[in-house]
Amino acid sequence: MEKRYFQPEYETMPLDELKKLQDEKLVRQVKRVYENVKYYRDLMDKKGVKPEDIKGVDDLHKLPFLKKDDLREAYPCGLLAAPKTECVRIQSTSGTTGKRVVAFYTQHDVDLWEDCCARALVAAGGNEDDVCQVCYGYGLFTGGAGLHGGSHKLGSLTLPMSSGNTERQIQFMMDLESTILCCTPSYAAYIGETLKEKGYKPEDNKLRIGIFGAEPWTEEMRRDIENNLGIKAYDIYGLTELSGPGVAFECEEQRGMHINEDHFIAEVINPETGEVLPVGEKGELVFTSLDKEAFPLLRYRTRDICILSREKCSCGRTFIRMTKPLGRSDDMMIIRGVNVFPSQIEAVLLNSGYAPNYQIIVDRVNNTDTFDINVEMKEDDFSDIPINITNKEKALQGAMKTMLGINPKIHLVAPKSIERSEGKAVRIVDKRKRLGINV
Ligand code: DLL
Repeated sequence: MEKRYFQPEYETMPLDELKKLQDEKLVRQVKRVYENVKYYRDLMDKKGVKPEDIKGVDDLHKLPFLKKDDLREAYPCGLLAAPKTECVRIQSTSGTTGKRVVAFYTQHDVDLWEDCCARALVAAGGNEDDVCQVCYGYGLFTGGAGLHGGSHKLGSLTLPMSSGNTERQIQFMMDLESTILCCTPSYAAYIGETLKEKGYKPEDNKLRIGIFGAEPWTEEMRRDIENNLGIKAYDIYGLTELSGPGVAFECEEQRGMHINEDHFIAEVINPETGEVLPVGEKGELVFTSLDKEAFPLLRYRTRDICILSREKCSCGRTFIRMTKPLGRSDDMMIIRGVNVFPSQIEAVLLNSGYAPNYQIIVDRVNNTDTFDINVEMKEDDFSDIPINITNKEKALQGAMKTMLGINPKIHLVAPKSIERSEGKAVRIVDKRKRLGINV
């Protein structure tokens, strides 16, 4: 059955009503946070702001920002605004010091998140007759749980595949006639290539829609995936701290992602000064979550650089649109959909007895990210026999996998062979830039 919106009353709400709704929700949320979250109350007190000073969205700029460092400092429960006993779920993302960011959800929060994902599925043309194959990772990562919940809400038949085991993905896709594919764009490209290698043509599968996000991808990649799989591919954006996928999603126009503004207020700021920029200017995206009960972040700095647009959209949605992230204002890399910080790599090296002389080389070959780390050996190891070096590389690889969640290729190289820099060390060589990917 043709559906245009999942919750039209919100998705197409006239802008003046939307603003009023945001005003009301913001006033309520600030009061709740001030009363329940000591960490944020202290920040507000330090800035001399009281809940009464916030009368609506126009006063938002008065509130202090929250950064990822605050989340680490308050780990694990310091930003909880509801009793832990009322929470029903956590999800988590990787962090630089091994301390992960943990986000909590009440049942209401899970519901709201799943609604957002259902909106994304419907905006891409999904409906209850679809067979939705979810091959984002399940577990702590939000991709699997989010799209799974959205697909249930919509009433599609959900295939909870998780990522990996491409043979099985293809078998289920064919046998159960999947019509929607949800995964990272690089995994979608890989599935497309594998299908081709196996001799399948795009028309041999029943897929019609792809919901791809969690990592940067380009328009060229979109076209490749669309051609190889015979689908229309839609972008979806989100982050664990705010719920997960579905904070913003593409509609049939495929020109930017609509932000679910009834739940999240978006601002763009100058990352250096914190100054709020007018809509249309490029800067760091900041979100305030209006409805979350357990983990309601106010003015959370995403480090994602983007541009917002209020231009009217032919799909009828009134929600503001954001461009794809155009880069990040920190050094986080997204490799095979996993967030990786150089400081995590450094921590593993130091713990394993190596000096922090290393270089990370990331590339994308056949639509899959490659991830290599060159690490300088200690003088003692240098004279070692090759098998010992191989064993050391394996041990380091294991330690990296435990810290990062993905496997880099480790290459132990001669002492002093990595070029020293007089300024900032060049730790990261991200060759994906040559493909136009906004890393
Ligand atoms: O990646 C949530 C997600 C899952 C989104 C599945 C879409 C699909 P985190 O692991 O917390 O959450 O990583 C969040 O990933 O700040 C962006 O830098 C990046 N990111 C997310 N979506 C996109 C996208 C999930 N569509 C971080 N394009 C964010 C580019 C994206 N980057």
